[in-house]
Amino acid sequence: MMMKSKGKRVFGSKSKLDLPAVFFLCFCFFLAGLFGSMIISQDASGVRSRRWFLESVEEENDSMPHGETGESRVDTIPFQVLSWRPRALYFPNFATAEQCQSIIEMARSKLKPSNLALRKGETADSTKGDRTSSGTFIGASEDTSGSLDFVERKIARVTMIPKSFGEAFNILRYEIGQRYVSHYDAFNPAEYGPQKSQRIASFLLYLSDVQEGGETMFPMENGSDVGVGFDYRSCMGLKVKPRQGDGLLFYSVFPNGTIDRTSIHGSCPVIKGEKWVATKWIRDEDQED
Ligand SMILES: O=C(O)CCC(=O)C(=O)O
Repeated sequence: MMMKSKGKRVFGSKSKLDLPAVFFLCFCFFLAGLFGSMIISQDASGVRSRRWFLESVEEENDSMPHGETGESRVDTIPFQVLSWRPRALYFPNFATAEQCQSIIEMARSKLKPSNLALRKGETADSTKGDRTSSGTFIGASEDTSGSLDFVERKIARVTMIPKSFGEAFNILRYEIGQRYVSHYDAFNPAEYGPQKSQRIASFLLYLSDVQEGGETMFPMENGSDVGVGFDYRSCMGLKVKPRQGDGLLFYSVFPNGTIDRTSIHGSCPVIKGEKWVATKWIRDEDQED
């Protein structure tokens, strides 16, 4: 009875249930529904944002007490294994477009025709046309913008080879038709004579896109039998298309120090556009000693 009369009093009384009050109540219900659905939808997307938040926190929490030369943060540097033969990794967005552009501008006025380390019996004439790019060597300390220093440090972190084991950057420009025929970066003492140290890995930072051609090629990737008639001038095998800011790392020697024959590589001729690349050769001995 009480309930009924109460109900009547609320909904039945003319003074309490006039039209504005009904509208007001409807409006309140509408608002409550609206907020309710917003909270539910926020919760659905919140699953993702909360997970993202947790992951980033976890990453921070994942860090360990580090040694004197270590780092406090857990880092994420994306990479793709391009091949195990040779061991080759691709690093998208290794450097920014601005950093690449500033390296290009620094090198542009210093370019000279690229040269080659000659094997026993070779001459400048016999190797003419093998490497037709122009280039210059620039050490990270010469770059006041700090771009080369940033790249050099990052290379040291992904290879875990101290930066002092690297040669100065060789900044190269390939114009239309220019190329670098297939070759090894490691020096075979039988062909080049005794060496003070060996090039064990190479890191290429692509400073520009190339409209067509200009791929870095590995003609013997996975040990492909290129046969006796192998033309070291032809563009074949695994081809890596340059993309501004991306990096390519490959090892020229096996862990035991012997040369990996599948690391033979070169640059296909540029067909359209221009190719800029910064090469860092990494040795097995400290270059500052
Ligand atoms: O330009 C390229 O893609 C390859 C460069 C290269 O082979 C080298 O610098 O040793």
